[in-house]
Amino acid sequence: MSEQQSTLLRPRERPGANGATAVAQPNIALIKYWGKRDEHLFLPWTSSLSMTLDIFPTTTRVRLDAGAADDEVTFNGAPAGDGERRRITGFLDLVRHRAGLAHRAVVDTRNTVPTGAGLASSAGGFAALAVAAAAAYGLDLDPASLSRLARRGSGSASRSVFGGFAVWNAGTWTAPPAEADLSSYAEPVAVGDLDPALVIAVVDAGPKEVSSRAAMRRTVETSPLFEPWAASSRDDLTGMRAALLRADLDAVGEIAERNFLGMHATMLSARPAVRYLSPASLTVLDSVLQLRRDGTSAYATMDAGPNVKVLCHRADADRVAEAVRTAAAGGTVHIAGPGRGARLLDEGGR
Ligand code: 2P0
Repeated sequence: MSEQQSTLLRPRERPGANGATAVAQPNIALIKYWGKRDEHLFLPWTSSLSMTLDIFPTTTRVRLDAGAADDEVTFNGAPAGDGERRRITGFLDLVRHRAGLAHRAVVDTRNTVPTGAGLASSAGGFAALAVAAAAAYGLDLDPASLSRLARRGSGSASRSVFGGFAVWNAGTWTAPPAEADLSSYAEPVAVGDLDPALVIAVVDAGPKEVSSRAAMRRTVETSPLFEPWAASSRDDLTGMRAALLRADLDAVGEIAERNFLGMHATMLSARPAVRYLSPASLTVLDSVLQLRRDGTSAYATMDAGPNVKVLCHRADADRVAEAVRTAAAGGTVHIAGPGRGARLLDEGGR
């Protein structure tokens, strides 16, 4: 651990037998994170900006077990698969290293978001795990340090540490990796008098064929469009911050739409191509265009999956949901507003 790191990490107390429970929600990026410049440290190519949702919470309890030889991980009451367990153990190793404690842990996660369907289950999941594990191992971290820790589980989790709108800074490029690590975390974004909603059309809740991690790696390595998109995304972020500050939903939506379409263009031009857009996605995207033609401010964004999220004014959310539900025949539609950041729950679950 570097000196600079250790000043941020003050062991608060020795871990108690009861462990800690945290809850966090996913976030949807309006300026996307797509591509790492450092795979080990989870340093992104570009900064990204998102809205944390008020739905789909993940609740995670971490309890230390001094006598156990291995971590025990359950998802919704069932033992985690090998891959998932390894990923969580790797993350806990970071926490153990920082806490100077070797104890294994019992991790129990309850997830209400469909896993692996481009609905950012890993964002809420690792934000909740970071907060619960830090507390269980007795680390007293400030929000930026918690965000940096969550980032090491899943990049997008760095943003779910915060509620409302958050920007994840790519951090410095010039510094050695250890310094870049210290500079890449999320923080809240200033927003004007905006009352937004995201209408989420789940056209396919099944797991995807290519994980976002593999897809973004392939895009960075092979897409001729990746660097131009990354450059334009930096400009999009500047425009997005200004649009949020003046509460200009149409500008926010226009920038978000072009940013996600550009991200998908980079994937479509990867070799081999990664295509998450499905016929059902396109039907929903068409319905968003029709809403706009009819005078409703509605703008789409999509992630590493076929599902579509539609940004609109809260007052229009029911009408937008109705139009999207008709287009996404057979799919499910959810309405989300801005939610809270990751937080510890007390013994009573509050
Ligand atoms: C985002 N996505 O900004 C982007 C847009 C998907 C498309 O963050 O490898 O699960 O764990 O850092 O965070 C999904 O990727 O990837 C994601 P890892 P993560 O929300």
